Amino acid sequence: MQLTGAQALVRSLEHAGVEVAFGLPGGAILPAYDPLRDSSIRHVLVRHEQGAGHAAEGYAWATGRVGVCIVTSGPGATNLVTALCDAHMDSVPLLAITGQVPSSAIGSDAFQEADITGITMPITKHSELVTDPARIPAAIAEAMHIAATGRPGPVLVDVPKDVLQATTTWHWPEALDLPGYNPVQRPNAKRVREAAALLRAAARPVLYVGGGVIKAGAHEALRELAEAAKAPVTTTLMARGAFPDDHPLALGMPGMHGSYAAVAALQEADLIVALGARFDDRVTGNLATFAPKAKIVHADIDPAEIGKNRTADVPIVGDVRLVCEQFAAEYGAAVAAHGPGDTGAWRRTVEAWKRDFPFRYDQQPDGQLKPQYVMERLSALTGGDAVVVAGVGQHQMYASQYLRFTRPRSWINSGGLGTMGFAIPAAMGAKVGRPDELVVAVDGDGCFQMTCQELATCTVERIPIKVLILNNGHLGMVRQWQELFYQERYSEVALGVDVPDYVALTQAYGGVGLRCDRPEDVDATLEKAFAVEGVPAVVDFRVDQLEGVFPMVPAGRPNDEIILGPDFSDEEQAAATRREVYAS
Ligand SMILES: Cc1ncc(C[n+]2csc(CCOP(=O)(O)OP(=O)(O)O)c2C)c(N)n1
Repeated sequence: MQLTGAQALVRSLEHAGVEVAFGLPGGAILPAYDPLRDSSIRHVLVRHEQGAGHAAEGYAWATGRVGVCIVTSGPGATNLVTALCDAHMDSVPLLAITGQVPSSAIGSDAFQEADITGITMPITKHSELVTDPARIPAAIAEAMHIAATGRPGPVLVDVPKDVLQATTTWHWPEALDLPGYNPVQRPNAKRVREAAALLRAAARPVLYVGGGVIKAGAHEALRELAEAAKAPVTTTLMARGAFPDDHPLALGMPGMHGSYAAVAALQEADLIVALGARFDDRVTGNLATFAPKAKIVHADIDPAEIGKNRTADVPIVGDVRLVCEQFAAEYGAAVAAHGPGDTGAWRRTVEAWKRDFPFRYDQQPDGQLKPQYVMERLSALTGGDAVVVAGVGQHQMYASQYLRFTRPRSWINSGGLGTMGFAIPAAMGAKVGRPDELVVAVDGDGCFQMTCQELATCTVERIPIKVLILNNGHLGMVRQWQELFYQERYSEVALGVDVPDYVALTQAYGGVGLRCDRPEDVDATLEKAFAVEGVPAVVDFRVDQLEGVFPMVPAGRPNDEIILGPDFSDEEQAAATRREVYAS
């Protein structure tokens, strides 16, 4: 069958099962937008290409499928760069299709020419400049496969305008020809047995769970393993929801703003089983002093992660769901052969830490509204029955700390790159992917102003997300660092609470804007926002401008220097620093 390259592209996307694409057209990609009109694929017209990238990410996070975005050459493509880098850092499966100037003009500094495969080479899992229209189906099939398999990530397919306009035939490849791309799925049985033996013998084990567990759909297998081994579980910022927060073995989030129990448990552990996690500096603090007594089992689908930051005593390459399943079976065999492990004293220790050093803040009934209180009420009113998307900053940390997650894919955020402006477009993409769920973006006033133009997209496309701005009038996280580490010499962090008028701005975008500054109004305001149908709802929560996120491990410092914060007494801080361990 004869068709144009553009038709071949759209047909290939349909054939690959793509149901939605986020994008914005321009000269070079124009030919592709013509057949898109007649396609089964829903196209969501964003207001900025960064929004298309994050929306595709949000869709991918929420559904586990590949998120797709389509943009034009030059500035359209470069506007995607942040989202591609974000997806690369957080292993989000993404297909970015970029138009390119005609083949004959490439290299001539043509209008809107940018070497986007070159620019994005280090931040994509794979990229291709398609030079032959007959390659389009195979390029799309391979891109979708590479994005979704192994360690997921972003793939970019750049198609020159003449390739889109040329006549070609369409042929979907039966088998993919990808020599050299063969991610290991099955873990080495001997390694898993060694790991199980270590876990059975450990007195102070911790399962250190990263985002890979959610991506692999390993949460149930993880739970079986944790319960069999009676081992405490810490879920990183990327893994919130992989293990239920209300489970007795749950420690919550580790790291710079993690729970004291999680941080202390990792420091005191005699065995850390890292599952789909990457020993990120925000988790380890100063690496040389991280978990000094622990042996390490490290399981990951990406062999490059193993030993990258911390040497593994038992390295396991493989799909982390298979790892957890085999691990649980081998653990059972080890117990049958050598008797049960004993983590009783350790669990009592960890319980005591959880009890003595919880997240704490002080909401006075007639005092200033605390951001933590808003998060606690959001958690209580939804009961975990929502998909929460966060921006980057203090609000992101409050959300991760105070929301009680009970299921995977209910938490979406920018962990690795820390991209301000992520929340609104990502929530938009998540809502498109999971239209029947309550999707809530928790945003900062700084973040909101970076991508709020997508509220227009939400209104026009009837994507009714909720946006909760924790408006502290500042680039709050930076303000907090200036307070703590620059002797309160505040420099360029004040945004002011009134400009823009978030309620009026939301209304201008066709949404419903609400404002709340008193604790007693929080529940009613949230209910009002949840009840809005068809269009986005935005709440301007006027919160305490000077509140800080605690606990905190100062950047680059040992985790042992964890600061509990102003809501704890000196005696409590001293006890936390002493850190009594009841297990031997
Ligand atoms: C694109 C981008 N620019 C700068 C930063 C550095 N940064 C991290 S948090 C933060 C402040 C965020 O302010 P806001 O959105 O108001 O959230 P808050 O911390 O007040 O909750 C900044 C500037 C970043 N993470 N991303």
